[in-house]
Order: sequence, then structure tokens, then C-alpha cells
Amino acid sequence: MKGLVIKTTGSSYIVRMNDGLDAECHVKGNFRIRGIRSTNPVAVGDYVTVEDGWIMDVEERRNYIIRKSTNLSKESHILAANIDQAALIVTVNHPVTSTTFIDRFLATCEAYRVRAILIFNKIDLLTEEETVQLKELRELYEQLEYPTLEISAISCQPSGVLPLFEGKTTLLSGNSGVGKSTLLNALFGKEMTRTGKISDAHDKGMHTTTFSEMYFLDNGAIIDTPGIKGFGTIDFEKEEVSHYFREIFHTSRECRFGNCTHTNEPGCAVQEAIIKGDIAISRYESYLSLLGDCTESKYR
Ligand SMILES: Nc1nc2c(ncn2[C@@H]2O[C@H](COP(=O)(O)OP(=O)(O)OP(=O)(O)O)[C@@H](O)[C@H]2O)c(=O)[nH]1
Ligand SMILES: [Mg+2]
Ligand SMILES: [Zn+2]
Repeated sequence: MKGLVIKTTGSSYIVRMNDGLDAECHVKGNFRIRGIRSTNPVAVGDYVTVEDGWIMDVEERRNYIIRKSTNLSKESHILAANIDQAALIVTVNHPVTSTTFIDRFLATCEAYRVRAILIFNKIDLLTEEETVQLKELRELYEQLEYPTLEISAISCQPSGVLPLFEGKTTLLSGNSGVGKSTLLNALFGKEMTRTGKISDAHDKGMHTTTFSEMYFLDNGAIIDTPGIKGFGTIDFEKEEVSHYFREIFHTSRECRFGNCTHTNEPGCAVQEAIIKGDIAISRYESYLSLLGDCTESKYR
């Protein structure tokens, strides 16, 4: 029988079978999917064929979002499969979400052609200075045509955010402690999942959510995921990286050399645009950080 994987627990998978019942299923040790080296062969959002509690087959994925365990690691972990959009929960503070983190996430979404949204949370905690920072960040990403919105998930009126999730399967991602699970609970109007505390010492979350799980709205579904520290990337080719930064890609058409890496070539339109202030330095730094990953992997 066929079904949809709605939860992973590490050793087993909860599958919502086509008859509507949930079954706990396992994967045999030698089960692999061709072409993907990942720590989890099956992910939330996968359509699977089950026999006697064993997952025998995984349907081809429309897309999936992956992260590397660490930047240098070859092992990757599939966060979710077959999603319509990915929402990154971002906090200007408590904890701080870096622009590199945001841009790596957006680049991953571009690579997999998944629509990305940025949800800035915890606006109730912002100082005046942080409010200015938030405004600048929103302007930066709105200009790049990423939808953004700002919320306070603890006092969230679901009616304000629900339309974003209507009719779609959405992956919620972000650093630990940014409020993914809190937002999920707000959307459902009741406690669906546990939320954590922010540690005073480090202003970081404590990894309260440890496995991905899909929750069903009347119309649509949301996948809550464990907080991640960073987006290592998929195996981008060096030439490819600029394709995943919208404004850099757009501007690179004006570069003198077709294979310009926008680092030290003469006649580089991207460098010019940065000097003119048309491309944000933070975005360029993120681009360089991804480019650096590619170089590292070449010499491993
Ligand atoms: N002040 C304030 N606190 C919030 C807000 N949203 C979440 N929090 C708090 O932040 C803490 C962490 O929230 P969680 O929802 O557990 O964060 P998470 O992103 O699910 O974290 P992980 O599961 O560890 O990845 C909790 O104490 C929440 O109450 C908000 O909008 N304002
Ligand atoms: Mg959580
Ligand atoms: Zn260039």
C-alpha cells in the first residue's frame, strides 16, 4: 500500500497510509536511493510503498531541501521532500540570524526551484536599533522579490499568516530558538508541539524539536523541522553559484568575461555594482562564502 511520510523519529517513520491510518514503518539497512548520498534515505513528504511495515520504495521526488551535516562533510541530510514552498524564520536578535545563513538558505531554494519566504519573528523584542535593522533587511530581500513578513509568533493572530500557507505544503526552517514550533502552534490555535526556552547564557535555542513532522491544516500542510546551525550546500559547481543569487546573476550578464567569478577579473559588472551600492555587500559576502565551499571541496 502507498502512503505519505509525515514524521521521522530517527529509527522509524510514521506513514499516513492511503486508507487514512498512520503506520510506523522501517527501512531496511541496505535501502538506498540512487544518486543521493544522505544520512536519511527517506524524508518527511516522501510518497512511499509499504509492505508489512517495511518501506520498499520511494516515489521520485518533485524536489527536496537538503543540508550538509557540516560544511566539509559529504554526507547530507534531506530536511523534507515534495514541498511547495519553504519559509525561513529569521530573528534579528534572540538569537541572531546571520545574513550568510539567510542567503545560503535562499540559494538552496533557488537551486531546487522552491519558492522561499522570509518570516521575521520576535518583533516584540526588538530595540529601536534592531527595528531599523529589520527594516533594512526586509527592504533588501523585498527588492530581490522574496516575500517577507514580520510577526510575533507568541501573540500571533493566525488569520494574519494563514493565507500564506493555504493550499500549500510549507517547510518551516531556521536556527534553533527562532520560533518555528511557536508559529506552528499559533497557526493551529493550540499546542501541537513542544517549544523550547532560549538559554540566557548564549541567547540560543536548545534544539527542542529533534525530528521533522508534517501537520495538516484544513487546506495545506506545514513541516516543522529541527533548528539548524548552518546551511552547508549541495554540491554547487563554482560557475553555478552566481545563478542562485538573483541580483548577481542578473548583473553578471554585463561582465566582460563569460566565466567571470566576480572576484578579481577586469571588467566585472558585479564588482562595479557593489561599489555603486546596487548590490549589497552582505549578499556578496554570502556569495563568496559559497564560492569558498566549492574551492574547498575541489582540494579535499
Ligand atoms: N518574545 C518572543 N518570544 C518568542 C516568539 N516566538 C517564539 N518565542 C520564544 O522563543 C523560544 C523558542 O521557540 P521555539 O518555537 O521552541 O523555537 P524553534 O525554532 O522551534 O526551536 P527548535 O525546535 O530548537 O529548532 C520559546 O521560549 C518561545 O516562547 C516571539 O515572537 N516573541
Ligand atoms: Mg521547534
Ligand atoms: Zn563579474
